[in-house]
Parts: sequence; structure tokens; C-alpha cells
Amino acid sequence: MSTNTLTPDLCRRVDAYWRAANYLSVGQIYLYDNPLLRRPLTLADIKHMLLGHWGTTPGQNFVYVHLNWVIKEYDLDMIYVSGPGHGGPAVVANTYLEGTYSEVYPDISQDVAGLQKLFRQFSFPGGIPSHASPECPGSIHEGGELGYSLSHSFGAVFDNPELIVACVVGDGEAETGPLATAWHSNKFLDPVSDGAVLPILHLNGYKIANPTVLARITREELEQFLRGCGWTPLFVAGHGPALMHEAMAKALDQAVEQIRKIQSDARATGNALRPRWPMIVLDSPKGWTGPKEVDGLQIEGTFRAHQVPITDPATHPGHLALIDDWLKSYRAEELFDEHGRLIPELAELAPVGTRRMGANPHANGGLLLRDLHLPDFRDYACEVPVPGASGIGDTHVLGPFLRDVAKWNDAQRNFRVFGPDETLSNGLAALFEVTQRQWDAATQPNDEFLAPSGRVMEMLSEHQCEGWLEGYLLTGRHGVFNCYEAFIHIVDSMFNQHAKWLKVTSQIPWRRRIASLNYLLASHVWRQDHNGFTHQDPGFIDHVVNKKAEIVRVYLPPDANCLLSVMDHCLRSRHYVNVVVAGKHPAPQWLTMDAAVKHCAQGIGIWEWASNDGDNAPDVVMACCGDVPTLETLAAVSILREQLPALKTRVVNVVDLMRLQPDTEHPHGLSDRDFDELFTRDKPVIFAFHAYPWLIHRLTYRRHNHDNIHVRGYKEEGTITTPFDMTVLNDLDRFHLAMDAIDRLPQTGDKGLAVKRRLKDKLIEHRQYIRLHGQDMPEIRNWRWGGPR
Ligand SMILES: Cc1ncc(C[n+]2csc(CCOP(=O)(O)OP(=O)(O)O)c2C)c(N)n1
Repeated sequence: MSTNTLTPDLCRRVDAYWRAANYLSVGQIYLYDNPLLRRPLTLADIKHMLLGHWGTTPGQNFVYVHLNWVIKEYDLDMIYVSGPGHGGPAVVANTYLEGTYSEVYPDISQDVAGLQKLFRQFSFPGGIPSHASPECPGSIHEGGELGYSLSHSFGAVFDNPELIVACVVGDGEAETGPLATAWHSNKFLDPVSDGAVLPILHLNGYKIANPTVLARITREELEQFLRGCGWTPLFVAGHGPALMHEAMAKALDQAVEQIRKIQSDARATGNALRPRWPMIVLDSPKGWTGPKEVDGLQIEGTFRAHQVPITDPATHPGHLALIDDWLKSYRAEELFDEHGRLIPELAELAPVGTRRMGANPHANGGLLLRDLHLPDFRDYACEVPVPGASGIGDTHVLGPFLRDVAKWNDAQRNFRVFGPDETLSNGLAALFEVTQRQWDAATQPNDEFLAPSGRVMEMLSEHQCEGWLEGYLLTGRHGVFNCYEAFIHIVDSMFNQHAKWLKVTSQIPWRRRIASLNYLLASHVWRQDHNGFTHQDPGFIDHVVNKKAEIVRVYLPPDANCLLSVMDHCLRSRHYVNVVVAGKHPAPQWLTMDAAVKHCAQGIGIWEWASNDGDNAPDVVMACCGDVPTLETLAAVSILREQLPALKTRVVNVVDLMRLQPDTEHPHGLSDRDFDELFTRDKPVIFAFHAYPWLIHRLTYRRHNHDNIHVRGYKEEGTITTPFDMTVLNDLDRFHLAMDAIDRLPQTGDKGLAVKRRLKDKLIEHRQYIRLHGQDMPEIRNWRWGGPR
């Protein structure tokens, strides 16, 4: 094993490089002008608004310079994930020093003028954010919202056997739920076919205003905790730079040697025993090398170092001198030449080409993205001899398609299905005909579908599933997240961050587009008979449509053939978040594959076979979106057509929810003319919707006919009851829909009122029946579309 730690000369140069990174970090926070302090510092050189986070930054600079060295030493393929991404100055400084920053932003050149721009743009109007944002080369993780660094890192190394992700985890970040469960990702990593994650727990002791839990337990407890999570922690603790450089270099050497040994053993022998991967605990002062004391209060080594330690030089005369002293302590004149360029003996410490962490293509995943091999989804169609033919459950039809996507892409290893223990429950069992759940912990005889390597990733942490998938996508691969509809809310916030990332990266020319994040929300609100109220929540789509129209897509296929067509489309799409809501229970099928392809291409359309308005204007539009609302709408239409045959009814089905928005608001939006052609300008529209009703109003409020759109949807009434009763409780059932139509159609007169009375009686009958028999009435269970043709 190598004991190749630093020679004195190397130690001196590593320290100098670290000083350069620290200088550039402080410069970004403070300097408007005079970047190399070649004239005396004045207030005019200081930015008016001092924004940024210093506390974590010197520690991350320290880590980065050491990673640079170890990359060179071992020729590593490595990227850097900054958990406390608020240390943005560190990643910007280091990618600038290694040259990648100037390559993607030639204007930020390697000279005094470039330095000035580098400093000025930071946290500045028209400039860059203060975090490890998408604008920073090498970043796949902004770190603004803490907690996801380790899951992103693991996602990045799945199916990337040569890649190591060095992941700095903040000790505050480590208190978040997602990070706390992410330590267990090591039980899902295959040392043969995946790469490695090297967590570096940055134990700088503090958050914004508090100590951190992990810093205030004994070292023994911390070590036991990390060991208990399956890691081998290597501790690097101290303050004095020389000793710390030596300790860090040694720890990194050990970590890399251990990673290599684990991988080569597993790859040579197929040894399936779960390895104990190394990690580093870096115990260094918060705000290291910064001001020791300001106005009598200690800064370095305390929570006070978190943001900008010296805040108001304009009003505190002594503060300008403190900033000056601080900047000068890094001796920039020894580090940059007369042109403002890093001197060669330091520049050569950085790796070259794509070994530089800022230039590693894994961190710009679209560069590596390969299209999936997709079988023809039409081959998986279910037979629909007549509308209303019975189906086995829509996701069960999708399963074989996803199975073959997994199979067809097995060789290029760029497709995975993620889910919190629900792939079987969500009807995707077919996947296990060709692959397994990847699982590196112990197995027992009755376990099913577990193997060290597989295309399905299941951990009962929606956070990990989301974070892994995001990391997988961000590094240029494809995937699907299948989840219960109600519990996808657990990752609302992670979705937010990913959607923001997609929005920003879509506007950065050097960032390549990545595969879309595909949610398959099966086990939805209307079919939670055995789980009840806790499992009934269709609100994720309300949340999703808040995001930029160019990023989000929401699909509610009414049947299995539509689901196949939609999923094929989603897997081909790029740089979106696609939400697909689909049922898993046996349900009627409406469209042949040909009809489904056309309907999904349109995203919305009149179902002529279910309508009787012919070439005339309808009296009423019965609109539906979602599988259960479609069923109830068609049943309501059959009641209306039977009982009020003179009524002209039009059925409109919506697959692509965003078609409802005006074309000025969403790229999928219908023009007003097209919308009016479907929904009329003046006829009542009874709209049965899968989710909360107000979303339809939100999407259509500008349409001419909006006042006539009456929406029924989930209104937070739920419990354990029969499937039909769920719709009754929320007034979404066929009887309510038919009554609603009659209410809006005075021309139905007394006949209409008589029908209404009969429908009200039906509702009472229904209630009595289910309370006696514990299931829906036969006429509900056995109802088939087949009304007057
Ligand atoms: C989920 C989340 N909650 C709260 C915050 C606000 N916040 C920003 S930095 C910070 C403290 C972070 O501490 P740590 O991870 O230890 O980073 P460091 O001390 O190295 O800056 C907090 C609470 C956040 N960014 N994300």
C-alpha cells in the first residue's frame, strides 16, 4: 500500500494553492475592484452588498486542492459534490484556478481583468448565485437546499464503475432526514459494476447559529455511528496547515487505496460480500484562516464565521483594515504573476483536460447521454375490441414494456427504475423477469428478486429514490421513479430543486440537455380501498404546475394503451419533469392502440364514439381527465343518453393536462380557438378531474367559456370504502355528474327533474347497499360501456 504523503516542497505548493483558492474566495465576497490589491484598498474597492458564505469555504478549498493532487497521483476519474453548496466561492475559485471556468466563460480570463470580473460577478446583479449553482462547471448539485449531496453522488456512480464522487457533507446538512438515510446508500452499491462515493464529512462544528449534533457527540460516538452505517471513517483533525495537509494527503491516499482494493477484489473474484467503504471526517475550524476576532467577538472556529464575517466596512472604520489584513494574509503576490495568472508551479498541481473536476463530462451529463433503445410500444398494446373492454390494470400492461426497456438497454447500462419498495405493488412485476433489485446487504432464502446488481433500485426512502435518480440523470442516464401518488409529496422540495436546475441549465449554452425525470404515480387517490385517507392525495400535480412551463409536463392517460404511448414519449423526451398518473387496478379500456396514439399525440380530444352531438353543437360537454373520472364520465353519459335521448352530449378527454392552458402560457397549450372548438363558447361543461378541482379552474380561467366549466374532483373526502363510494364521497360519481349536467340544462325540464330524482334515489340505494354488503352494487361493478350506439 502506498504511503506516499507529501514532500515538504509539495506540501508548500499545496498550501500555496489553497491560499490562492482562499484568496479568490474572499475576493469574490468582498472585492468590486483592485483584485490583486496592487494599490491600497479603499472603500470604493468593496462591494456595496456583501453576500456569500465564508464559513464552509476554506474547508472545501482545502478538500479540493487535495483531491486535485490525488486525482493526478492515481489518475482518477473524479467529480466533486459540494453538500454545503453555499460554499459557492470555493467551487468557483477552484474551477477558475484549474482553468475550466475561463474555458466556458472566456470573458473571465486568466489575468487581472478576468479576476476582477470573477470577483465582481459573484452574488451580484446580472452575475452568478452564491451557491455551487448550475453556472459553475463541474457542479451537478447546487446544494442550496441541504440534504441531497450523498444521494446525488450515489446516483452519479451507479453504472459508472470508474467514477469516484468526492462528496463533501456538511455536519449541519447531516442532520437532515434525506442525508441521514443516505449513509445507507452503501448497501445498494455494487463494487463490480458501480463506481465509488467518497464522503467527506466536514465537521466544522457549526450551522448558521448553532453547533451541529455530530460535532457535539464524543469522537467515539461519531465513529461508532459512521461504522454502524457501514463506513470506515478516516479522521483528519486539526488547525495548523502543515500538519493538516499531511494528514489529509495521507487520509486520501488511504481512502483511494481502499476503494481500489475493494473494487479490484470484487471485480477479480466476484466477491459478493458487502464492503466497508472508506470515508473521511474533516474536523477543521469553521471559517478557517479567516478573521480570528471582530469587535471583540471570536469569528474563526465559531458559528459567526458562517456568512460574511466582516459586514460593514463603510460604517466601521476599522473593518476595512481587517478585510485588507485578511486578504493580504494569503500573500497573493506570491501566487499570481504580473498578469494576474496563477504561477506555473501552482497551476501544475491541478489535473489536466477532463481529469479536472470542473471539466469532467460526468458533471455535464448531457454530453454522455445516449438515446435509449426503445421497443415499439405498440407491440405491448392490449386488445380493445369494443370501448369498455375489461383491462388487467394499466400499469400491468406497462410492465412488459418497461421490462423490455430494461432488457434492451442492459448492455449500455443506462436505464434504471427507482421506487420505495413499490415496484411490485405498482404493477411492474414484469421487470423482475429480466432484472433484480440491486441490493448489496445480506440476503435470506425467502427474499425475492435481490441481487448485487440490477436495474431496479428500491429503498424505503422517497428521498433516496429521488436523489439517486436525479444523480443518475444528471450524469447522462435515464430512469423512472414509480411511487404511490400520495407519498410523492415527500419529495416536493427535491422536485422543486431539480426543476429549478433544469430551468437554469436550459439557458446555459455549454450545459447539454439531460433525460427527463419521469414520475409514474400509480396507486392513486381513487383506488386506495385498503389504505384509506392517509393514502389519498392527488396534490403533487398542483405543486408541479407551479414550475416553469417549459420544464413540466403532466399526463393522465385514461387507459393502458394511452399509458404506453405516453411513457414512450416521456422516455424519449429531454430536460423535462414528466408526471404520469396511472391506475394499477383492473379497469375498462377505451381506445385501440391506433386510436390511443392519435389521442395522445393530440393530448386532448373529442371521443366521437361516446358523443352524440354529431356535426352539431352539443348541449353539454362532459369532460374528463384521469382513468377513474373517465370511467365515471362515460357511465354518466350513458345515463344521460338513455334517459334523455334528445340531449346532445359531447365527451372530451384530456391526457395532457397542460393542453388546457392557453398557448401563451405553456408550449402544449391550446389556442383559444382550438379550446373553444372543443369546449364551446357558451355550453355547460361538466369536468370530472382526477385531482383537486381548482387546478382545472387555475388552468382555464382565461378561457371564454370558463364561467360554464363546472369541475368535480377530489375534495379531501376519503376513508376505507368501496372504489365507487370514493367517487360518491367526492361528488365525482356518474350519478352526481349526470345530475350536474341536468342542473345546467333547463331545457331538460320536468323530464330532467324526474331523472334527477331517480339518480338521487340511486345514491341512497348505493349507500345502503355498501353498508350492508361491503362492496359496490352489481350494477356498478358490472357496468360496461355499451349504451345506445
Ligand atoms: C434544507 C435546508 N434547511 C435550511 C437551510 C438554511 N441553511 C443554510 S446553511 C445552513 C447551515 C449548514 O450547516 P453545515 O451543513 O454544517 O454547513 P457549513 O457549516 O459548513 O456551512 C442552514 C441551516 C438550507 N439551506 N437547507
